[in-house]
Amino acid sequence: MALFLITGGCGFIGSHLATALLRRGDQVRVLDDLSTGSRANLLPGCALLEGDVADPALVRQAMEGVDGCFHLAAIASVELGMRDWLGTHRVNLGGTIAVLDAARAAKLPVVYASSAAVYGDQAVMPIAESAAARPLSSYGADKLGSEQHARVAGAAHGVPTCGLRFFNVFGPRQDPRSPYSGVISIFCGRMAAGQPVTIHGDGRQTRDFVHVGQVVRALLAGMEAASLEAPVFNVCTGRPTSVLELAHAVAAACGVAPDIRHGPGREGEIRESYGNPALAGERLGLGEAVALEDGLRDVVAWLRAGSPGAADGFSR
Ligand code: NAD
Ligand code: UD2
Repeated sequence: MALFLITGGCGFIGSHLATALLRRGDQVRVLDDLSTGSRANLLPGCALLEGDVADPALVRQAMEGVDGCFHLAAIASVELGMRDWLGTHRVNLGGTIAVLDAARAAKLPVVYASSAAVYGDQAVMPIAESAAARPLSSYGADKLGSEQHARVAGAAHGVPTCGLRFFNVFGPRQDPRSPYSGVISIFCGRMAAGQPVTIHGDGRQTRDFVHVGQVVRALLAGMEAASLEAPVFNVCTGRPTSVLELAHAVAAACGVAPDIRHGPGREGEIRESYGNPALAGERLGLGEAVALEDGLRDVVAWLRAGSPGAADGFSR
Protein backbone atom coordinates (compact mmCIF):
# COMPACT_ATOMS: atom_id res chain seq x y z
CA MET A 1 0.00 0.00 0.00
CA ALA A 2 1.37 3.40 -1.00
CA LEU A 3 0.38 7.00 -0.19
CA PHE A 4 -0.11 9.34 -3.15
CA LEU A 5 -0.67 13.08 -3.30
CA ILE A 6 -3.12 14.27 -5.94
CA THR A 7 -3.08 18.02 -6.58
CA GLY A 8 -6.46 19.00 -8.02
CA GLY A 9 -7.93 15.76 -6.63
CA CYS A 10 -11.36 17.33 -6.04
CA GLY A 11 -11.74 18.04 -9.75
CA PHE A 12 -13.12 16.01 -12.61
CA ILE A 13 -10.09 13.86 -13.54
CA GLY A 14 -8.44 13.94 -10.10
CA SER A 15 -11.48 12.57 -8.32
CA HIS A 16 -11.74 9.60 -10.69
CA LEU A 17 -8.05 8.92 -10.07
CA ALA A 18 -8.55 9.14 -6.29
CA THR A 19 -11.36 6.58 -6.50
CA ALA A 20 -9.20 4.21 -8.56
CA LEU A 21 -6.27 4.46 -6.13
CA LEU A 22 -8.47 3.84 -3.09
CA ARG A 23 -10.10 0.88 -4.85
CA ARG A 24 -6.75 -0.78 -5.41
CA GLY A 25 -5.83 -0.29 -1.74
CA ASP A 26 -3.62 2.82 -1.81
CA GLN A 27 -3.98 5.89 0.39
CA VAL A 28 -4.76 9.31 -1.05
CA ARG A 29 -4.02 12.84 0.07
CA VAL A 30 -5.47 15.72 -1.94
CA LEU A 31 -4.31 19.32 -2.27
CA ASP A 32 -7.03 21.47 -3.81
CA ASP A 33 -8.29 25.05 -3.47
CA LEU A 34 -11.84 24.00 -4.44
CA SER A 35 -11.98 26.70 -7.12
CA THR A 36 -13.59 24.34 -9.63
CA GLY A 37 -13.43 21.07 -7.68
CA SER A 38 -15.74 19.96 -4.91
CA ARG A 39 -15.48 17.98 -1.66
CA ALA A 40 -18.42 15.85 -2.81
CA ASN A 41 -16.13 14.42 -5.49
CA LEU A 42 -13.98 12.74 -2.82
CA LEU A 43 -14.73 9.40 -1.21
CA PRO A 44 -14.43 9.20 2.57
CA GLY A 45 -10.87 8.16 3.38
CA CYS A 46 -9.19 10.83 1.22
CA ALA A 47 -7.37 13.44 3.31
CA LEU A 48 -7.99 16.95 1.95
CA LEU A 49 -5.55 19.82 2.37
CA GLU A 50 -7.28 22.98 1.19
CA GLY A 51 -5.07 25.60 -0.44
CA ASP A 52 -3.08 26.86 -3.38
CA VAL A 53 -0.77 24.61 -5.43
CA ALA A 54 1.43 27.63 -6.17
CA ASP A 55 2.17 28.07 -2.43
CA PRO A 56 5.58 26.36 -2.02
CA ALA A 57 5.36 25.86 1.78
CA LEU A 58 1.93 24.25 1.51
CA VAL A 59 3.05 21.97 -1.33
CA ARG A 60 6.09 20.86 0.71
CA GLN A 61 3.77 20.04 3.61
CA ALA A 62 1.39 18.15 1.29
CA MET A 63 4.31 16.13 -0.08
CA GLU A 64 5.54 14.91 3.32
CA GLY A 65 5.60 11.12 3.59
CA VAL A 66 4.10 10.40 0.17
CA ASP A 67 5.42 7.84 -2.34
CA GLY A 68 4.56 9.89 -5.42
CA CYS A 69 2.55 12.82 -6.70
CA PHE A 70 -0.08 13.15 -9.42
CA HIS A 71 -0.14 16.84 -10.32
CA LEU A 72 -3.47 17.79 -11.88
CA ALA A 73 -4.30 21.15 -10.25
CA ALA A 74 -4.61 23.86 -12.90
CA ILE A 75 -6.94 26.48 -14.27
CA ALA A 76 -8.04 24.13 -17.02
CA SER A 77 -9.45 26.57 -19.54
CA VAL A 78 -8.01 28.03 -22.74
CA GLU A 79 -10.50 30.91 -22.52
CA LEU A 80 -9.65 31.87 -18.93
CA GLY A 81 -5.97 31.86 -19.88
CA MET A 82 -6.71 34.31 -22.69
CA ARG A 83 -8.43 36.62 -20.20
CA ASP A 84 -6.10 36.39 -17.17
CA TRP A 85 -2.71 35.62 -18.69
CA LEU A 86 -0.52 36.24 -15.64
CA GLY A 87 -2.98 34.87 -13.05
CA THR A 88 -3.37 31.55 -14.87
CA HIS A 89 0.38 31.39 -15.50
CA ARG A 90 1.02 31.64 -11.74
CA VAL A 91 -1.08 28.52 -11.17
CA ASN A 92 -0.46 26.56 -14.37
CA LEU A 93 3.32 26.89 -14.54
CA GLY A 94 4.09 28.23 -11.03
CA GLY A 95 2.10 25.35 -9.49
CA THR A 96 4.03 22.78 -11.54
CA ILE A 97 7.36 24.26 -10.48
CA ALA A 98 6.25 24.30 -6.82
CA VAL A 99 5.40 20.58 -7.12
CA LEU A 100 8.67 19.64 -8.85
CA ASP A 101 10.66 21.72 -6.34
CA ALA A 102 8.95 20.02 -3.37
CA ALA A 103 9.57 16.59 -4.95
CA ARG A 104 13.31 17.06 -5.20
CA ALA A 105 14.23 16.59 -1.53
CA ALA A 106 13.05 12.94 -1.59
CA LYS A 107 13.32 12.57 -5.42
CA LEU A 108 9.65 11.59 -5.56
CA PRO A 109 8.12 10.57 -8.88
CA VAL A 110 5.69 13.13 -10.35
CA VAL A 111 3.09 12.35 -13.02
CA TYR A 112 1.55 15.57 -14.34
CA ALA A 113 -1.19 16.68 -16.71
CA SER A 114 -0.02 18.28 -19.92
CA SER A 115 -2.42 18.90 -22.80
CA ALA A 116 -2.98 18.58 -26.54
CA ALA A 117 -2.98 22.39 -26.39
CA VAL A 118 0.86 22.25 -26.54
CA TYR A 119 0.59 21.32 -30.25
CA GLY A 120 -1.39 24.31 -31.52
CA ASP A 121 -2.41 23.94 -35.18
CA GLN A 122 -0.60 21.08 -36.87
CA ALA A 123 -0.55 20.20 -40.57
CA VAL A 124 -0.13 16.44 -40.06
CA MET A 125 -2.84 14.35 -38.41
CA PRO A 126 -2.92 12.29 -36.25
CA ILE A 127 -0.46 14.24 -34.11
CA ALA A 128 2.48 12.25 -32.74
CA GLU A 129 4.58 13.26 -29.75
CA SER A 130 7.46 14.02 -32.14
CA ALA A 131 5.53 16.92 -33.75
CA ALA A 132 7.02 20.34 -32.99
CA ALA A 133 4.98 21.96 -30.19
CA ARG A 134 3.59 25.37 -31.19
CA PRO A 135 0.98 26.41 -28.62
CA LEU A 136 -1.52 29.10 -29.62
CA SER A 137 -2.80 29.82 -26.10
CA SER A 138 -1.15 30.82 -22.84
CA TYR A 139 -2.72 27.68 -21.35
CA GLY A 140 -0.89 25.53 -23.94
CA ALA A 141 2.33 27.51 -23.45
CA ASP A 142 2.20 26.89 -19.67
CA LYS A 143 1.64 23.17 -20.25
CA LEU A 144 4.66 23.11 -22.57
CA GLY A 145 6.60 25.06 -19.93
CA SER A 146 5.60 22.39 -17.39
CA GLU A 147 7.13 19.74 -19.66
CA GLN A 148 10.35 21.73 -19.97
CA HIS A 149 10.62 22.18 -16.19
CA ALA A 150 9.95 18.46 -15.74
CA ARG A 151 12.96 17.82 -17.97
CA VAL A 152 15.04 20.12 -15.73
CA ALA A 153 13.70 18.33 -12.64
CA GLY A 154 14.99 15.03 -14.01
CA ALA A 155 18.29 16.22 -15.43
CA ALA A 156 19.34 18.62 -12.68
CA HIS A 157 17.51 17.43 -9.55
CA GLY A 158 16.98 13.67 -9.95
CA VAL A 159 13.16 13.87 -9.97
CA PRO A 160 11.55 11.16 -12.15
CA THR A 161 8.52 12.45 -14.09
CA CYS A 162 6.00 11.47 -16.71
CA GLY A 163 3.92 14.04 -18.63
CA LEU A 164 0.59 13.11 -20.16
CA ARG A 165 -0.77 15.18 -23.02
CA PHE A 166 -4.49 14.64 -22.50
CA PHE A 167 -6.60 15.42 -25.54
CA ASN A 168 -10.26 16.35 -24.84
CA VAL A 169 -11.29 14.38 -21.76
CA PHE A 170 -14.94 13.69 -20.95
CA GLY A 171 -17.01 11.67 -18.52
CA PRO A 172 -19.18 11.94 -15.41
CA ARG A 173 -18.32 14.71 -12.88
CA GLN A 174 -17.23 17.26 -15.48
CA ASP A 175 -19.25 20.28 -14.39
CA PRO A 176 -21.99 21.04 -16.97
CA ARG A 177 -22.84 24.40 -15.34
CA SER A 178 -19.50 26.08 -15.96
CA PRO A 179 -19.13 27.92 -19.30
CA TYR A 180 -15.43 26.98 -19.11
CA SER A 181 -16.16 23.28 -18.90
CA GLY A 182 -15.53 20.83 -21.74
CA VAL A 183 -17.89 20.91 -24.71
CA ILE A 184 -19.32 17.44 -23.99
CA SER A 185 -20.47 18.31 -20.49
CA ILE A 186 -21.99 21.59 -21.75
CA PHE A 187 -23.80 19.92 -24.66
CA CYS A 188 -25.02 17.00 -22.51
CA GLY A 189 -26.19 19.32 -19.71
CA ARG A 190 -28.13 21.55 -22.10
CA MET A 191 -29.62 18.88 -24.35
CA ALA A 192 -30.67 16.70 -21.40
CA ALA A 193 -32.53 19.79 -20.09
CA GLY A 194 -34.17 20.39 -23.49
CA GLN A 195 -32.10 23.53 -24.19
CA PRO A 196 -30.33 24.54 -27.44
CA VAL A 197 -26.56 24.32 -27.80
CA THR A 198 -24.27 26.89 -29.43
CA ILE A 199 -21.47 25.77 -31.71
CA HIS A 200 -18.58 28.22 -31.97
CA GLY A 201 -18.10 28.76 -35.71
CA ASP A 202 -19.11 26.22 -38.37
CA GLY A 203 -18.62 23.15 -36.17
CA ARG A 204 -16.19 21.48 -38.57
CA GLN A 205 -13.32 21.80 -36.10
CA THR A 206 -12.31 18.34 -34.85
CA ARG A 207 -11.32 17.03 -31.42
CA ASP A 208 -10.17 13.68 -30.01
CA PHE A 209 -12.56 12.89 -27.16
CA VAL A 210 -11.04 10.50 -24.65
CA HIS A 211 -13.02 8.97 -21.78
CA VAL A 212 -11.84 9.71 -18.24
CA GLY A 213 -11.53 5.96 -17.54
CA GLN A 214 -8.74 5.75 -20.16
CA VAL A 215 -7.10 8.84 -18.65
CA VAL A 216 -7.04 7.23 -15.19
CA ARG A 217 -5.40 4.10 -16.65
CA ALA A 218 -2.76 6.34 -18.26
CA LEU A 219 -2.10 8.17 -14.97
CA LEU A 220 -1.61 4.91 -13.06
CA ALA A 221 0.70 3.54 -15.76
CA GLY A 222 2.50 6.91 -15.89
CA MET A 223 3.61 6.49 -12.28
CA GLU A 224 5.41 3.27 -13.32
CA ALA A 225 6.87 4.94 -16.43
CA ALA A 226 8.18 8.07 -14.65
CA SER A 227 11.90 8.49 -15.28
CA LEU A 228 14.71 11.06 -15.28
CA GLU A 229 14.32 11.35 -19.08
CA ALA A 230 10.96 13.06 -18.43
CA PRO A 231 8.91 11.17 -21.06
CA VAL A 232 5.66 12.65 -22.43
CA PHE A 233 2.83 10.67 -23.98
CA ASN A 234 -0.38 11.47 -25.83
CA VAL A 235 -3.54 10.28 -24.11
CA CYS A 236 -6.07 10.09 -26.93
CA THR A 237 -8.08 7.70 -29.08
CA GLY A 238 -6.76 8.58 -32.57
CA ARG A 239 -10.34 9.23 -33.73
CA PRO A 240 -11.43 12.71 -34.89
CA THR A 241 -14.96 13.95 -34.17
CA SER A 242 -16.20 17.30 -35.47
CA VAL A 243 -18.12 19.48 -33.01
CA LEU A 244 -21.12 19.23 -35.35
CA GLU A 245 -20.97 15.40 -35.30
CA LEU A 246 -20.61 15.58 -31.55
CA ALA A 247 -23.78 17.67 -31.20
CA HIS A 248 -25.73 15.00 -33.09
CA ALA A 249 -24.18 12.17 -31.06
CA VAL A 250 -25.10 13.95 -27.80
CA ALA A 251 -28.66 14.49 -29.02
CA ALA A 252 -28.93 10.77 -29.79
CA ALA A 253 -27.56 9.85 -26.33
CA CYS A 254 -30.12 12.20 -24.73
CA GLY A 255 -32.93 10.93 -26.97
CA VAL A 256 -33.83 14.45 -28.22
CA ALA A 257 -33.92 16.25 -31.58
CA PRO A 258 -30.82 18.47 -31.77
CA ASP A 259 -31.45 22.23 -31.44
CA ILE A 260 -28.17 23.68 -32.72
CA ARG A 261 -27.28 27.38 -33.02
CA HIS A 262 -24.04 28.76 -34.43
CA GLY A 263 -22.15 31.60 -32.76
CA PRO A 264 -18.91 33.38 -33.68
CA GLY A 265 -15.74 31.30 -33.81
CA ARG A 266 -13.52 31.24 -30.72
CA GLU A 267 -10.40 33.38 -30.51
CA GLY A 268 -7.31 31.22 -31.14
CA GLU A 269 -9.44 28.20 -32.11
CA ILE A 270 -7.52 25.08 -33.13
CA ARG A 271 -9.03 23.68 -36.31
CA GLU A 272 -8.00 20.04 -36.23
CA SER A 273 -6.82 18.06 -33.24
CA TYR A 274 -6.56 14.34 -32.97
CA GLY A 275 -3.66 12.38 -31.64
CA ASN A 276 -1.65 9.27 -32.38
CA PRO A 277 -2.06 6.91 -29.42
CA ALA A 278 0.60 4.39 -30.59
CA LEU A 279 3.48 5.41 -28.29
CA ALA A 280 1.29 5.48 -25.18
CA GLY A 281 -0.23 2.14 -26.19
CA GLU A 282 3.25 0.64 -26.46
CA ARG A 283 4.88 2.23 -23.40
CA LEU A 284 1.92 2.53 -21.01
CA GLY A 285 0.06 -0.59 -22.17
CA LEU A 286 -3.35 1.08 -22.32
CA GLY A 287 -6.26 -1.11 -23.40
CA GLU A 288 -9.00 -0.36 -25.92
CA ALA A 289 -10.46 3.17 -25.66
CA VAL A 290 -14.08 3.59 -24.54
CA ALA A 291 -16.27 4.34 -27.61
CA LEU A 292 -17.67 7.88 -27.73
CA GLU A 293 -21.29 6.68 -27.80
CA ASP A 294 -20.78 4.47 -24.71
CA GLY A 295 -19.03 7.30 -22.89
CA LEU A 296 -21.81 9.75 -23.75
CA ARG A 297 -24.37 7.33 -22.31
CA ASP A 298 -22.35 7.39 -19.04
CA VAL A 299 -22.47 11.18 -18.88
CA VAL A 300 -26.20 11.35 -19.60
CA ALA A 301 -26.94 8.65 -16.99
CA TRP A 302 -24.88 10.60 -14.42
CA LEU A 303 -26.74 13.84 -15.22
CA ARG A 304 -30.12 12.09 -14.99
CA ALA A 305 -29.10 10.66 -11.61
CA GLY A 306 -28.72 14.28 -10.39
CA SER A 307 -24.91 14.64 -10.88
CA PRO A 308 -23.94 12.71 -7.75
CA GLY A 309 -20.47 12.81 -6.15
CA ALA A 310 -17.82 10.17 -5.75
CA ALA A 311 -19.86 7.30 -4.34
CA ASP A 312 -21.72 7.16 -7.65
CA GLY A 313 -20.29 4.13 -9.42
CA PHE A 314 -19.90 6.12 -12.65
CA SER A 315 -16.27 5.11 -13.14
CA ARG A 316 -15.04 2.85 -15.92
P1 NAD B 1 -10.91 20.48 -13.04
O1 NAD B 1 -11.09 21.97 -13.10
O2 NAD B 1 -12.11 19.64 -12.79
O3 NAD B 1 -9.81 20.10 -11.96
C1 NAD B 1 -8.78 20.95 -11.56
C2 NAD B 1 -8.71 20.93 -10.04
O4 NAD B 1 -7.64 21.78 -9.63
C3 NAD B 1 -9.97 21.45 -9.38
O5 NAD B 1 -10.36 20.59 -8.31
C4 NAD B 1 -9.58 22.84 -8.85
O6 NAD B 1 -10.32 23.20 -7.70
C5 NAD B 1 -8.09 22.61 -8.57
N1 NAD B 1 -7.32 23.85 -8.63
C6 NAD B 1 -7.37 24.85 -9.54
N2 NAD B 1 -6.50 25.83 -9.21
C7 NAD B 1 -5.88 25.43 -8.07
C8 NAD B 1 -4.90 26.01 -7.24
N3 NAD B 1 -4.38 27.22 -7.51
N4 NAD B 1 -4.49 25.33 -6.16
C9 NAD B 1 -5.02 24.11 -5.83
N5 NAD B 1 -5.97 23.54 -6.58
C10 NAD B 1 -6.40 24.18 -7.69
O7 NAD B 1 -10.20 20.08 -14.41
P2 NAD B 1 -9.84 18.65 -15.00
O8 NAD B 1 -10.52 18.54 -16.32
O9 NAD B 1 -10.03 17.58 -13.99
O10 NAD B 1 -8.28 18.85 -15.30
C11 NAD B 1 -7.25 18.22 -14.54
C12 NAD B 1 -5.93 18.48 -15.22
O11 NAD B 1 -5.92 17.91 -16.54
C13 NAD B 1 -5.57 19.96 -15.41
O12 NAD B 1 -4.20 20.12 -15.23
C14 NAD B 1 -5.95 20.22 -16.86
O13 NAD B 1 -5.22 21.31 -17.40
C15 NAD B 1 -5.56 18.91 -17.49
N6 NAD B 1 -6.26 18.61 -18.74
C16 NAD B 1 -7.60 18.45 -18.77
C17 NAD B 1 -8.21 18.15 -19.98
C18 NAD B 1 -9.70 17.98 -20.11
O14 NAD B 1 -10.16 17.81 -21.24
N7 NAD B 1 -10.46 17.98 -19.04
C19 NAD B 1 -7.44 17.98 -21.13
C20 NAD B 1 -6.06 18.21 -21.05
C21 NAD B 1 -5.46 18.48 -19.85
C1 UD2 C 1 -8.38 22.43 -24.80
C2 UD2 C 1 -7.39 21.29 -25.04
C3 UD2 C 1 -7.68 20.14 -24.09
C4 UD2 C 1 -7.77 20.61 -22.64
C5 UD2 C 1 -8.77 21.75 -22.53
C6 UD2 C 1 -8.83 22.34 -21.13
C7 UD2 C 1 -6.87 21.35 -27.42
C8 UD2 C 1 -7.05 20.73 -28.74
N1 UD2 C 1 -7.53 20.78 -26.41
O1 UD2 C 1 -9.63 21.96 -25.14
O2 UD2 C 1 -6.63 19.19 -24.20
O3 UD2 C 1 -6.52 21.01 -22.18
O4 UD2 C 1 -8.40 22.80 -23.43
O5 UD2 C 1 -9.89 23.23 -21.07
O6 UD2 C 1 -6.13 22.31 -27.25
N2 UD2 C 1 -17.36 24.43 -28.29
C9 UD2 C 1 -18.55 24.83 -28.87
N3 UD2 C 1 -19.59 25.20 -28.04
C10 UD2 C 1 -19.47 25.20 -26.68
C11 UD2 C 1 -18.23 24.81 -26.11
C12 UD2 C 1 -17.19 24.44 -26.95
O7 UD2 C 1 -18.69 24.85 -30.09
O8 UD2 C 1 -20.47 25.54 -26.00
C13 UD2 C 1 -16.26 24.00 -29.18
C14 UD2 C 1 -14.99 24.81 -29.03
O9 UD2 C 1 -15.01 25.96 -29.83
C15 UD2 C 1 -13.94 23.79 -29.47
C16 UD2 C 1 -14.53 22.44 -29.03
O10 UD2 C 1 -15.91 22.68 -28.81
O11 UD2 C 1 -13.83 23.77 -30.88
C17 UD2 C 1 -13.90 21.91 -27.76
O12 UD2 C 1 -13.89 22.96 -26.78
P1 UD2 C 1 -13.50 22.70 -25.26
O13 UD2 C 1 -13.63 24.00 -24.55
O14 UD2 C 1 -14.27 21.54 -24.75
O15 UD2 C 1 -12.01 22.22 -25.31
P2 UD2 C 1 -10.67 22.76 -26.07
O16 UD2 C 1 -10.61 22.11 -27.41
O17 UD2 C 1 -10.52 24.21 -25.93
